[in-house]
Amino acid sequence: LAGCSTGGGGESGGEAGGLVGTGSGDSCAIESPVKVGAALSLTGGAGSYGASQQQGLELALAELNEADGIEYKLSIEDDASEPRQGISVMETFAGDDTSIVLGPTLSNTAVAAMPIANEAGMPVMGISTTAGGITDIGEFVFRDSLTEAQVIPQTIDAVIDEYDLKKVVVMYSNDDAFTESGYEVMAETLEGTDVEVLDTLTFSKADTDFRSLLTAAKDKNPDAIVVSALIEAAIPLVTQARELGIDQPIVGGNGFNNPKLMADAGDAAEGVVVGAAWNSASDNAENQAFLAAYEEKFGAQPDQFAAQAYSALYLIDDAIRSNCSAERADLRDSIAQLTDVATPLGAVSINENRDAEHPAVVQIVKDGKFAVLR
Ligand code: 1QQ
Repeated sequence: LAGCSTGGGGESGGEAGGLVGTGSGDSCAIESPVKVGAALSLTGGAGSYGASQQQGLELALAELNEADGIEYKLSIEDDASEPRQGISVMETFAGDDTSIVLGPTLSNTAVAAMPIANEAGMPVMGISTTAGGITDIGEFVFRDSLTEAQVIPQTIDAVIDEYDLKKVVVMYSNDDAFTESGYEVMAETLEGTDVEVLDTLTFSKADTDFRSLLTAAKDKNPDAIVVSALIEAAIPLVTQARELGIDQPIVGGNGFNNPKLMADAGDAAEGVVVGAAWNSASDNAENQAFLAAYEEKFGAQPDQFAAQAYSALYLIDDAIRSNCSAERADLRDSIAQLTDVATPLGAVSINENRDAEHPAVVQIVKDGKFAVLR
């Protein structure tokens, strides 16, 4: 995975003891440990996403530290699913010799915290943030997580085909950067189809009782319900929908890509359709190695958030080796040039907007697991 042969940084080497090393590509050697920070939601509403991300990073760290030339020091801090805490964590990383920060977990926190990294000239890479506009924060902001705009249109197209959709109700929480952005993409996508939006219903991400909204939705007799929500709302929403006799497909955005949905909603989760950035069943060599190593280390199956976190550390390693420097400005430039890096997500390239490009997949919950719909 770390194999990168195009580096030309030999000439920039020679600062022994620093973050600019000698050599290039696989032969790069950097004397000081490279510090990678991570701002993850380990507590709060997004804690279930953060736990997976932490494991994905820890696995990649252990593997990369086996390779020659670069030693990584990973420092994971809890952003508590809160913008204010995300800002504080980012300020600490920006103020020390951290080369790059991964996260924060939520777009809602990232829009507050990433500007601090950008102003400090420290690269930051979102590994789960999918709201529109995140990388517009500045030249130092990247992500390896596909955006809602990259995933939702094909998800909705697939559902229209599979279920012969004619009319839907849309529901979203209107107090979160990610869920609002996801809603906008859903609405725009639906507008470009023949599907009628019977109603659009809003809620708060802290809500847990959706019965009156769902009753209103059911009264419209939709063919499906399209939802932009984080996991803490998605679980009761899906559970209560089935209790109220809504058996139609429920179509979710990135917030639904969480096995906690099946663990907590049980049978109610069956038939939920989600667009995903990672195909767990992909037979590419990097994915197969990742699945086996994760199972071995944690005794569990990874989810999309673990795969994106794991892949991010490999992308960074690839970028550092490409010109043998972990200096912030050099690293920014080399991440911007990453092309077709083989990862469990597939071949990842960073585009001119500093967003990731790689294949996406449409999944459906079947027998308690995500299965590929198409
Ligand atoms: C965002 C998301 C969440 C589901 C991440 C956990 O996509 O906040 O952008």
